[in-house]
Amino acid sequence: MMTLYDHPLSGNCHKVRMLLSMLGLPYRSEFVDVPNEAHHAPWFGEINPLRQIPALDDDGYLVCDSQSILTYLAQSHAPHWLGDTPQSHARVAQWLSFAANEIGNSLQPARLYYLLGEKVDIESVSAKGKRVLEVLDAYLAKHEWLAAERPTIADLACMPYVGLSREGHLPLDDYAHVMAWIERIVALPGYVTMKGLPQAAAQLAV
Ligand SMILES: N[C@@H](CCC(=O)N[C@@H](CS)C(=O)NCC(=O)O)C(=O)O
Repeated sequence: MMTLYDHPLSGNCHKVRMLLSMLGLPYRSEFVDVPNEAHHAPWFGEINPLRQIPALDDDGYLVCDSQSILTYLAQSHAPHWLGDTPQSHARVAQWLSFAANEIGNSLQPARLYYLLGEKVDIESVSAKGKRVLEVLDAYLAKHEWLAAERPTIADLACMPYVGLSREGHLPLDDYAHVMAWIERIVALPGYVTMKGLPQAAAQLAV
């Protein structure tokens, strides 16, 4: 059984939770209370020296960083989630980098500022976040999915902090193509939600 070092409010962990669910892979969620500094406990340094979640333990093999975990899980269980041409592989890598860098340095800290009062230059990250949403919206005006003709881990890597951007005071109302793309992800079999993200129709019906 795989163990995911996890927190329910973490968008980075949610990328992994979505793929695990979509692939039907059982796992154990190990709560790491990051807002209360649990990731600075000595034991967690053995799991991830960078002291960040998510981290995945697959039978003793440790993988850290959400993008890396998505890649590992897809390669191990469902390689079509990585794209199936050199072009789509390149696009997947491009959007994984966008998730870690552009999104990770804009929408993610903007949300942390308003949600947890984290010290960030809110003007700067908000401006970057707006730019991220504009770039995504323009791209999604012409593409159904980010990297291929079908969903890939690129979509899952970018979706959570984009879907949660309202919590960073960057609402999506002006980004119709981004909203439609989120709806397409929500409609995928096995989609799971988290606080702040839409629920799938089936989940609503229960
Ligand atoms: N690039 C990493 C970023 C992970 C990250 O920022 N994790 C946050 C929680 S969402 C964290 O553990 N923060 C604690 C810290 O950096 O001290 C990834 O994509 O997994």
